Amino acid sequence: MTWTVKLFAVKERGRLPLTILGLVAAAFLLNSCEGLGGISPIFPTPVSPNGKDIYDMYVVISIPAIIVFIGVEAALLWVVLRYRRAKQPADYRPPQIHGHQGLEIVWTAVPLIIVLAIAGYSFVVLQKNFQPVTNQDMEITVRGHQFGWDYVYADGFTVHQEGTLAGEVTPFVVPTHKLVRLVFEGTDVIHSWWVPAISGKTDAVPGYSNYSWLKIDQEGTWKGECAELCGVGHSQMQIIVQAMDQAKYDQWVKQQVAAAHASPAPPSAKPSTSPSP
Ligand SMILES: [Cu+2]
Repeated sequence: MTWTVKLFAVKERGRLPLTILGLVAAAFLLNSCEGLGGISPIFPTPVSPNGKDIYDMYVVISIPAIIVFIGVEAALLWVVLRYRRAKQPADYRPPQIHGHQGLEIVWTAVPLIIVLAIAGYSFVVLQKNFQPVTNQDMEITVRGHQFGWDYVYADGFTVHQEGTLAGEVTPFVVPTHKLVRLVFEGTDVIHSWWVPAISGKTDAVPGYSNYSWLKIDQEGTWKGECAELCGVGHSQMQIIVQAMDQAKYDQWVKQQVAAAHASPAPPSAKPSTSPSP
């Protein structure tokens, strides 16, 4: 038994710096992915109020979680190293606290309160993100299909978005400073629209509508992807959202309307290729 504890202590001593080094390296690596794909698993910079709420919730939950994690790990290491059997007399028996009523109430009640607080807070924030807002300036229907997104505008045109970020992806364009209500629909299987800087993952489900919204106060481009494994072309469901000021947006709408009138072909129609002789 003694040698097992010794071995464990030596191994732990050797592994700890490596583990910390690994975590730091992973954090840097993942953070540097932001430039590539826009998906930062650490802290994406939010640009819409609902994205900001989710960002704040992430921070508020992470801080106590990190404190609890460090506290528990430190206590564990301290107990393992300080009270290991090799340091104690042969007949040593640690203090017996099993059945201590006060302690048991505290270590049941405190985690319960923490978990209930997180649940309540998350529920309130996420409800706000998925609410069908009624004071919107405009509404756009987002349709997920195998494999791409269609954005249906009230002005009578649809933007088709398909492809991976390795190539060109047509941006979904919105005006700045406008509250845009998003209606999500699925045409075949369940997809999930996710642009971390803007909103939470919203499922596009066949048969009924889900809702979210965005309001971006700066011009720019943000990236996202389908967050629901929906088939072999899942990786082609990359998303780009572009916000432009009202004048540029109006100009863009004019172009889209003109293009829609010039080519009345159905959106899914692909140019036919005649077999070469
Ligand atoms: Cu999908």
